Amino acid sequence: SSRKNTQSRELSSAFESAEAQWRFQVEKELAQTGAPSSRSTSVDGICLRPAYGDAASAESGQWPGVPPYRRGPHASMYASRPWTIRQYAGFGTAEESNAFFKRALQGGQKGLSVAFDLATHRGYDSDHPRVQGDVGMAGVAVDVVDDMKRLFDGIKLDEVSVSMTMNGAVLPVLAFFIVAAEESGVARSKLSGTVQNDILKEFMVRNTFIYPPEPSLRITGDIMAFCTREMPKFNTISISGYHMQEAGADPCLELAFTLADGLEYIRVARSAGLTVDQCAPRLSFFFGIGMDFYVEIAKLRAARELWYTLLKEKYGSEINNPKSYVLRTHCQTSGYSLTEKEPYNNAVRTTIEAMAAVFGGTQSLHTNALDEAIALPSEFAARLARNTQLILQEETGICAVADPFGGSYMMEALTSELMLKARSVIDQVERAGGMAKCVADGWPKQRIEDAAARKQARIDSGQHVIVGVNKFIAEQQSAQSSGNGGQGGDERIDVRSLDSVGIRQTQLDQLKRVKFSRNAEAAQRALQLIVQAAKFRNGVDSVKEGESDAASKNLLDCCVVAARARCTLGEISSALESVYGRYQPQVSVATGVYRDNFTGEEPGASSEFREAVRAVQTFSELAGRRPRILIAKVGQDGHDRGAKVVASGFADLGFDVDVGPLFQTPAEVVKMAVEADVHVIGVSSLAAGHRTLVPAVMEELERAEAQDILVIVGGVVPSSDHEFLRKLGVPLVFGPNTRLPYAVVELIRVLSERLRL
Ligand code: 2CP
Repeated sequence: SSRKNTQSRELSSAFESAEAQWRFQVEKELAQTGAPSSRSTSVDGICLRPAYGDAASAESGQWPGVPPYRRGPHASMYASRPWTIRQYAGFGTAEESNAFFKRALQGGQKGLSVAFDLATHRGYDSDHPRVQGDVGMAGVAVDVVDDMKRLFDGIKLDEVSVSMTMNGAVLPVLAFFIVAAEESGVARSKLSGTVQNDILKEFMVRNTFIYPPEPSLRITGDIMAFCTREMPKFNTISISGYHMQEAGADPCLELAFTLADGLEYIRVARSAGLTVDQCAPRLSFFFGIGMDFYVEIAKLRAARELWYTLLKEKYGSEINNPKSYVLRTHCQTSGYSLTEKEPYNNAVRTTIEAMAAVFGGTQSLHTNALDEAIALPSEFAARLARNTQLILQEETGICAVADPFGGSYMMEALTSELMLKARSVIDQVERAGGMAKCVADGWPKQRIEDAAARKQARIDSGQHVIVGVNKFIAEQQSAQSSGNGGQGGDERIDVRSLDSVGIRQTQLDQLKRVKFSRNAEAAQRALQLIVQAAKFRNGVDSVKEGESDAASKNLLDCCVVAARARCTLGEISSALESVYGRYQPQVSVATGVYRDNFTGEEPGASSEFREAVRAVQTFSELAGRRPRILIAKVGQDGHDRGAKVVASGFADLGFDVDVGPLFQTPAEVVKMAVEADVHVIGVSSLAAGHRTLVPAVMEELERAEAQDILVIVGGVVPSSDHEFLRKLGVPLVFGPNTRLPYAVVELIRVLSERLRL
C-alpha cells in the first residue's frame, strides 16, 4: 500500500504540473487575445471557466494545450479565439467568386477557402478540348495570374487567411497566388493560409492528380521547402482524411490513413532538406465529420494524442519546438451524409456534425449547404450554412469551455479505443514501408472501396437508417417513387445553375488577350527553365554547361518566374508533363462485398434484392446474354465513389460490368461502349458537367451509329435538369441515395421494352 501511495503522490504531482502548465498557458492566451477569464451563463451567478479537469486523478488529469494534446491544441481554445469559419467556395469566373467571397466576409465568415474548377485541378487551360464541360462548374476557373488577381481583388491578403484546395496543379496555382499578392503590394512573407498539397490521398481517393506518384511527391517536397523558407505564416500542406471518409472509409480508417500520410510527408520534407522542427509546426490536417456523433468527437481527440505519440516515438530526440507535436485541423461536415430527398433535413444533419467538429476541438470549419446533394450551393443555402456556425459561436455558449466532453467515461474510453485501433493500422502501414508504398500497392484504396460497398448494402437493405430515405419516407414521395433518390417531400428548392458556355467564352477571351499582350520570349524562357529544373530533379538529365542554375532550382521558384511572365496554368502543367508524363490509374471493382452485406432484416429489402436478381436472370434468358453496362466517368470529375459502388452492386446483382477509366472524353466513352458491345452506358456526373457532357455522348453515339446503346445518368443532377436529359433520350436519371436493386429493376424494365423482350 505504501508503494501505491508513492505512486499516487507521483501521479498527482505530475498532474499538478500539467494543471500548472495549463493555467500558465491559459493566462497567456487570454492576455494575447484580450478574452475574459470566465463567461457568465444565462443563470445569474454561474460562470464558465475555459476548461475543467479532475484534480483527483492523474489519469484523467490532462488539460487542453498540454501534451499529449488529447483535449485540444490550445489551453483556452475557443474562449480566446473561436474556430475559423471557413466556407469552401468558388464557381464560374474570378469576378463572380470574388463578389461571393466579399459577401461571405461581410456576413461573418473569417477565412477564405477557394474551390477551383476541375480543369484547373487537372492542369488544363479553359480552352483545352478535354475540359469543355468542366470550366467554372465545380469551382472557379483560373488560367493565368490575372484571374487570381481578380479573385482576390479588394481583399486584404495580409489580413484574411486563404486556403486553396489544390493538389495536381499546385505549383502554378501557388505561384499565381504569390505573384497576385506581390503585384497588389503584399509580400509573400505576410501571406497566411493553407495549400492542400496532399497528393497521396489523390491517388487513393480524390483523383485530381496529374503526374505519377514519385515526381508528384517531389513537388510536394519542393512546396514545403519553399514555403518554409519564404512564407512562415503559411501551412504547407493540409493532410486530408475528409476525402477518404467521403469515399467510404469509416472514421477509424480515415484517422489511421491520414496520420500515416502525415508520417510520410515528414519523410518527404526531410528529403527536401527540412528538419522536423522546420516542417512539423506548419503541417495541418483535414477531417470529415459524419453523423456518428460521439465517434467523430473522439476521432479528433484521438488524432491529436496519436500524432503527439507517433512524433515523440519517431522524432522525439530531434524535436525542440513543442509546436512540432501539435496537430491542428480543419473539418468539413460530411457531403456524403446529405440526402437529395427532403433536403431541409440536411440543415439538421450539418448542425449536428458541426457540433461534433467543435466538441472535438477543430481549428477551422466548413459547414455544408443543404442543397449540396442536389447542385452547387445557392446563395440562400450558403448563408444558412455559414449562419449555422455563427449561431454556434454567438448564441450557445459552446465557445466558453474547451473540450467539454473531457473526463466523460464514455468519451475517454472511446478516444483510447479509436487510438488503439487506428494505431494498429498505422503500424501495419509503417511495417509495409510507409504510405507512399502502400498507396502504390493499392490496398488502402481497396479497403476504402470495400467499406463503401458495405455501407451501400447496409443502407439499401435498411440496416443503416437514413431518415426520409430508407425509413420515415414522406407520404407523397413513397407513393410516387420508392427508390430513385429523387428530390422529395413537398419542398422544392431553388438551385444555382451556371451558364457553362458563357463562362468558358469569358475565359477563352481573357486567355487570348493575355497571350497576345505578354512578352512571348520571356514566357518561353520561363517554361524552358521549368522543364530543365524538372529534368534535373527527376534525374533524367545531368547538368549541362550554362544550365547549372536550373539544377539547384526549387520548382516553385521557377513557377513564380513563369507566373510573372504570364505563362498559363496549362502551359506550366504541360512543361512539367513533358518530363513527368500524365498518370492514368488502373480501375478495379470490388465484387461480393455488396452481396455479402445485403442481409437486411427488413423483409421488403431482401425481397427487393431477390427481385432484382430475378429480373436480370429473366433478361439474360430472353436476350441470350447477361445485360452489360459501361460505367463511365466523363470529363475531369474524379468523384468515383458512386461509380465504383454502382459497379460493385450491379455486378453482384448479375450484370456484366465494364468500368471506364477516369477522365474520358465523350468520344472515348462511346468507342469503349461499342467495342465492349454494352447495352447501356451509365454516365456518372457529380460536378455539374451533365448539361454539356451528356449531349456530347449522345452526339458521339449518333456519329458511331450506335444509338441502340441506352444512356442513363447517375449522380448529382438537379430535378430541373431531368426533363432536359429525358428530351435528349436519357430515360432514367438516378440521384444520390438510389437503392441499387431498385435501379437494376428499373433499368431492366426499360431495356426489355427497348429490345422488345
Ligand atoms: C488559435 N490561435 C490562438 C488560439 N487559437 N492563439 C491563442 N489562443 C487560442 N486559443 C492562433 C493560432 O495559433 C494561429 O496563430 C491563429 O490564431 C489562427 O488560428 P489557427 O488555429 O491556425 O486557424 P486557421 O488560421 O484558420 O488555420 C487552421 C488550419 C489551417 C487547420 C491550421 O490549415 C486551415 O485553415 N485549413 C483549412 C483547410 C481548408 O479550408 N480546406 C478546404 C478543403 P499562428 O499561426 O501564429 O500560430 S475543401 C475540400 C473539398 C471538399 C474538396 O477537396 O473537394
